[in-house]
Amino acid sequence: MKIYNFAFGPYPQRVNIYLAEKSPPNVERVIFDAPDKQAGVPPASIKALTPTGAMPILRDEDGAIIGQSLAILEYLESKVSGPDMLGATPAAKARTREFVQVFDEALTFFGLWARHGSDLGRDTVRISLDVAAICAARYFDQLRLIEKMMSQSDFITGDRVTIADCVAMATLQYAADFYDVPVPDDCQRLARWCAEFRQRPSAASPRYPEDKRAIALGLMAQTGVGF
Ligand SMILES: N[C@@H](CCC(=O)N[C@@H](CS)C(=O)NCC(=O)O)C(=O)O
Repeated sequence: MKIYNFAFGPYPQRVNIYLAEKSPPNVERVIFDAPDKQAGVPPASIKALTPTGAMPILRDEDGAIIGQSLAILEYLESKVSGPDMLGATPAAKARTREFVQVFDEALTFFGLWARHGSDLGRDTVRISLDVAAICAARYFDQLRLIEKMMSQSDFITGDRVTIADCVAMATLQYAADFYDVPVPDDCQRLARWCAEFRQRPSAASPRYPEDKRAIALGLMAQTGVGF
């Protein structure tokens, strides 16, 4: 089985963190530094594997092609060996998926905020401070919802690492490291979990392109957003 992915980015990083936690045998990783159309990175033949051409993409030996990071995580959970990272019972699986869904929605709002608010998008998309403000508020609402859903346990769903931790860390790490957007002060459980999970080798900060990061940092000030 092969996974094509980027070294950084909120969707790719879900899978990078997962693979570091799970350490499955027989999964080959092909990691691209950053998208570069001019240089043909990722190659057109890889992008053509799925309708979106976005990373990550999984190609299995039997020819199965999976796009979409969450589908890839579920596919890996059902196919590779390693610690159970979904949940042992239907209720535990459902709890993991509840968190994954809320974090996924959070990332959609964050992505819209960043894309349409950051100076980084100035030459490629329509900039709208209204869209940015609305989506920033919705992003923080999602984090506050997660705060309510969490218990005092060590990990997002309970006492073991699940795919919810991978999705959560990929989101919060990207927001903090690339855009300088922290977890709000009133999300104390989430902030504590984030600080602790960041110590794990799986959550080591990826290498970001520094030229882009320099423009992205300070998203809150750029878009006039506070908590
Ligand atoms: N919903 C998709 C999003 C994937 C995505 O947007 N990937 C970005 C990197 S963060 C990408 O490949 N962008 C470059 C491109 O689309 O060409 C998923 O969950 O996998």
